[in-house]
Amino acid sequence: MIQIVQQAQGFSERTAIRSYGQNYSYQTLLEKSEQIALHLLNGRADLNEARIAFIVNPSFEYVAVQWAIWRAGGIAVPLCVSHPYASIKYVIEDTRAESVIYEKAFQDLVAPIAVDFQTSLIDLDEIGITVGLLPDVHRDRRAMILYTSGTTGQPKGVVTTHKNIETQISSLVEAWEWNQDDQILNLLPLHHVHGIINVLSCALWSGACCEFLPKFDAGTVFDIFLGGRINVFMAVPTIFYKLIAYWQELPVEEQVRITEGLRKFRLMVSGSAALPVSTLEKWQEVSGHVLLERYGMTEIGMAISNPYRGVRKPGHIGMALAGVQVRLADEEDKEVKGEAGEIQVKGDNVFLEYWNKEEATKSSFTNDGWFKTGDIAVVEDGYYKILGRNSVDIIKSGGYKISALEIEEVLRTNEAIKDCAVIGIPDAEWGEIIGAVIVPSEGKAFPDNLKAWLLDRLPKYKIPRSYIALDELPRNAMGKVTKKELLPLFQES
Ligand code: MLC
Ligand code: AMP
Repeated sequence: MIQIVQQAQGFSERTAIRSYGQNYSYQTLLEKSEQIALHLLNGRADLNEARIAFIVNPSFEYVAVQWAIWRAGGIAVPLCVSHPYASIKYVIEDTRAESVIYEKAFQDLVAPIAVDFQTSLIDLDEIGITVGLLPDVHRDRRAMILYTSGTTGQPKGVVTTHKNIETQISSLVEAWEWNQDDQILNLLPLHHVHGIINVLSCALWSGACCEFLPKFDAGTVFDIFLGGRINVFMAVPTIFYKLIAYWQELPVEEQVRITEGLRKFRLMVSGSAALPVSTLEKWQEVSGHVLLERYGMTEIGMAISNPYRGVRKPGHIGMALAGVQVRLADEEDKEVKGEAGEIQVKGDNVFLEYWNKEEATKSSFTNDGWFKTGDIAVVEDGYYKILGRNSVDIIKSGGYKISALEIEEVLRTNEAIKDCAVIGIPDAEWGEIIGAVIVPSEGKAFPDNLKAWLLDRLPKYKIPRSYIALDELPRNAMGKVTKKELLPLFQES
């Protein structure tokens, strides 16, 4: 049986989820997920890795659907609740999903799927009681596909098995000493590993409680913290930046009240993007905690972490987690010691494959089986420190990974745009913000309403925030755009 589900049987009356002000026990989660699983099976013995996509806001129902897909032997494909139809359609097409389970709020958004594909739509509210047996799902089977941007234009589906997921969860539970009295606030999107694995699944693995806040809002977060239930918090650096900015505007007595409340927390973690030392220091002033910074990736879960007990080194991501092999390698994939190199990772935590992309899967591993992250680091006094990435085409904004090439491909389909180049501009709040240099088509002005046009085609967080128009792009002798020359243009403007 799937281990997280099996363990839940031992926590039956404890609260697993708190959402929209209501508590749900592990027993209720087991019952609801069984009911949905039997509905999906509809008399079949096993879904046999059929892809089941779902679009449900962060809530008890989200978790029940995710577990149901696993328990019925399917592959769970969570869809982002803020994506436009174009992005949703891409995932349905790529996975060839058998069905999409939707919450009522998304009925209109998903309706065209039934016309465009042979995919059935399942209204979560319409799922009734069915009787039957659930299959025994082996841990080597595929469990989940999460979409991630890379150095190729379109996002790739990262396939993890139950074994990968179990390994990713259990290494964090051990390292950060999760226990059943923990209560964590989950305000992260649930189509990425940070929200799904580090927060939700680690809590449920441990018999702890995961409380959802579907939309980030600094004031609401502090109100919940002052409620006194929550003792573990994990977020991306942008969220800590926003919380600090909010706190700084409060009257002193409010600040003191919040600081006293936060001191009682057991653990606070930052990840998904580099944590600026200034943010770490200010958050220490706000909360009394030295944030625990860790490093991970959709393809590997978490790999490197500062210690739970012991020195958390600002500006560093820590050491390899137990069970995860980490090395630094040069451009020929030879291990390097004492100098900068690419972080490469091996272990049961590492994903199985990119969905339907054999070539891309092969080229992301070395000949001897190490996964190539593309992140460059050094080791200082035993702690890894990230120096940058080996591609200018990957942007991290608000903790989201964004492909410059994907945005460029979309921009080039606008008839008013002849050429373009997209880059990341360093930013204290967002890590990077997206900048686009546009060369308008012959005789055309800079396109009107570009933002609205893009919003139909790309998720909001992939929309450039800053634009510059040029007559032509700078190129080297080989004709390749020299993106490094573009950054100063944004900094000057
Ligand atoms: C939104 N805005 C941005 C932006 N996103 N501006 C610049 N860059 C961006 N990326 C703008 C919006 O257009 C809007 O402006 C305003 O900011 C508020 O938008 P919003 O969508 O309401 O933002 P908000 O809800 O505040 O979201 C911010 C956030 C969110 C930090 C909560 O970005 C978030 O949830 N990030 C987490 C992503 C994540 O989980 N990553 C993990 C990947 S897994 P206007 O003008 O339109 O009002 C991974 C592996 C690992 O990385 O190691 O964990
Ligand atoms: P994603 O593909 O969305 O899972 O993002 C993974 C990427 O996030 C990694 O390859 C890193 O570039 C980045 N990342 C995650 N954690 C950290 C961190 N603590 N410091 C710097 N970068 C990080």
